[in-house]
Amino acid sequence: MIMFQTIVLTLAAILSPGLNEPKSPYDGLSIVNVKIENKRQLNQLREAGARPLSCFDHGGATPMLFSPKHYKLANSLLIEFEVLEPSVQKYIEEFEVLREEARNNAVGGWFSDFKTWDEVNTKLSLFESTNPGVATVFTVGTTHEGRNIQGIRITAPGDASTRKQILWNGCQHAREWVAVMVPMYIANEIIIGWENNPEIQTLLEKTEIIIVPIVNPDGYEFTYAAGGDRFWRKNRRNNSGSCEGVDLNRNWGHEWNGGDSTSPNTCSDVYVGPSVFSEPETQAMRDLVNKLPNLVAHIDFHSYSQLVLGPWASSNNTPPQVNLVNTLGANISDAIESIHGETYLFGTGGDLLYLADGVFPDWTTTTGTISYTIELRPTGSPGFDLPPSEIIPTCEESFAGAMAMLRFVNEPVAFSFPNGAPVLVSPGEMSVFPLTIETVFGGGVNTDTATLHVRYGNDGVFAQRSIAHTAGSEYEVQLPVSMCGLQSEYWITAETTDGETHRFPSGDELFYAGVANEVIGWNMNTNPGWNSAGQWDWGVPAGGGGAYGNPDPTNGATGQNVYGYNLQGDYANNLQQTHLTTTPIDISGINNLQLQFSRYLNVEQPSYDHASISASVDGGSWTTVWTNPSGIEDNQWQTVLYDLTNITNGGSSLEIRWTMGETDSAWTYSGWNIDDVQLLSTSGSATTGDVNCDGVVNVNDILAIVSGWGPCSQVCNEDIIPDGTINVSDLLQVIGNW
Ligand code: 0X9
Ligand code: ZN
Repeated sequence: MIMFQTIVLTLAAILSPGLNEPKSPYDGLSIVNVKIENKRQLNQLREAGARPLSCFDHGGATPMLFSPKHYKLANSLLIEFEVLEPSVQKYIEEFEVLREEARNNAVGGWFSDFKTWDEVNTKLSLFESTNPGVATVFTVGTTHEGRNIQGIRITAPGDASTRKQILWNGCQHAREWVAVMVPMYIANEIIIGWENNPEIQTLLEKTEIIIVPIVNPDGYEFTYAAGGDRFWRKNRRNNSGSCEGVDLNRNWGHEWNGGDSTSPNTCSDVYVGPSVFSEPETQAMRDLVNKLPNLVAHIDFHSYSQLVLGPWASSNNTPPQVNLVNTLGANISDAIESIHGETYLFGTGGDLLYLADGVFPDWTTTTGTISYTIELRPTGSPGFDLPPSEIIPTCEESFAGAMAMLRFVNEPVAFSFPNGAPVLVSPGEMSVFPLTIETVFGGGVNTDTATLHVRYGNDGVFAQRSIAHTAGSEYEVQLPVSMCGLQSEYWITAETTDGETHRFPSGDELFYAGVANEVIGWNMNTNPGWNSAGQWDWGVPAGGGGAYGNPDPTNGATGQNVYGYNLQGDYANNLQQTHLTTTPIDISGINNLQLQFSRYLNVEQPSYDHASISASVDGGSWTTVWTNPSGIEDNQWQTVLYDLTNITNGGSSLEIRWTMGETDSAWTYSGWNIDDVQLLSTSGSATTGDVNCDGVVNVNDILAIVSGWGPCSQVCNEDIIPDGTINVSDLLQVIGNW
């Protein structure tokens, strides 16, 4: 966090509008990132008229519009801030230049630049006129200022009355311009897909898609208007006072006016409105939803932060259909990331953002719909003014997220491991873990058909074992793990009442779990002699630092020594990326590598400071294994485990590095401390058929099988094809691997 207090007086002088200058609504304003530490600070700034550009504590900091008096106030309240844009006027002018360039280049066609309400409506009509029978434009309702809220329905020709319905809307918030482009792009792609993409054709035979790109046309137009306000968020209700507008995304009928990120004050950006559903926009959208009998899923697009937020926004309670919500949410987030590598974390508002009452997706959740808020690009600065060059990439990745939803609602079942699946397990035991199999919107599962397909090692036949149904959609997997250290590979099937069999994971992917075999380890009692740049060092941590977060430890997780970044105290401000890199490690022939180590880490949240781990195989480029998703304040050692399988499989030499930095110009933490580093593999060196684990497949193994002949209720090494019976199929495995 940057401290700017020393230069504030100078800045304030520069920013004060001169007496003769013409007044623009942005004169003398700058954009600052304010580190709000409590509600009182936020309220005092708000009362003094400083406008937040996000209605919330945005990852610990709130971007706000400051005039010189707000600098003074922030200083007197000891609030820290960082100037992002010294002159809003200049910033807006520069953005307009970018837009003009983008329009002139027009590389992205219609999507090269942001579009006005009129332009959007014209495009919607064009969609309809060029695709009659597939795309139909309709009016959802009319606003305070008399504008029509336009929507488009897209589905295959024919009777749509039994098709599943999906709602994708944008722009409840006026200034979130990219949240208009995204639903328009999705509409465009779906329509194109209807012409040339067999998968979309099939999906449109089963689904009706309803898209409303601009829920808040009055506000949206105001952000473009001369004399308007680029940073307007709400609608344009006349509140018969000094302030206009209601925050539409606080006006909905779930926990309306509930106190989380809401305000009864008409001047607030999160003004809830005079009553629940008081606004023509929320009424119109509510009435639309009420007329969609088969609505199963909903995305409300916003910007910015790059997040996929599931219900509830209003509380940390478990939402209905939580496994479906989590499975689809993770699918959407993965699909988005697969396009341009941009991370959109999936979680709930309470986890990732803040709680908010009276929001649209919470209300659709109460109608039985699976609903998300997607916060589009960017992650932070420049906020709502996404460079036009990023419109298309944002649209492309969002379309992938939308497709994940379209596919999911048409899938009959969803499998999930509520506690995750085990990776490292104990030899010779059953690894027991829960599984849920749920019907996605209709139909049912034949509960007695849930089956585990499992084998030891990575070749040969899969045994089948039935999976116990415990209650409702809940099952319990008992995964046998061999004694000799061969990993178990497995997949799961279940049949739906229509007789179709479904597989988890899909395609020919497998899950695996195995005994942890140490490939190599460093307990740090002696110096491993890794390549340590900057203040990385091996030795005893001194318990220093902790200006923010916790100080370093005073010893290792085991023994005294660790590798740490600045063993004496905090990392510095303005630090570049600084690495601790292992010597190359031979991993040839080793699959399913896991990195395990003891961590004692303190780092500020990633808007400001970074701590990460990456890996390089055979001297290639560095792949990120982990990067701090939030601030981290360890006050004790903890063991962490990272799966390197997808990075290292097939490689022969591995380097791992821990990185401190970059860090910004204020707030220091004690940084990395690392101990007991181990590379583990679940792929043992055992051989199929080696029943007694002595390294050879021979007559002793046959004798073991013969003497163990018959059923095996737990884990038996003689049961080489682990189907629960020691029989001739196991004998054949011994002979086959002789
Ligand atoms: O506050 C909002 O309405 C949304 N964020 S925005 O910056 N676009 O205004 C978030 C709504 C969903 N909120 C939570 N799930 N907490
Ligand atoms: Zn928004």
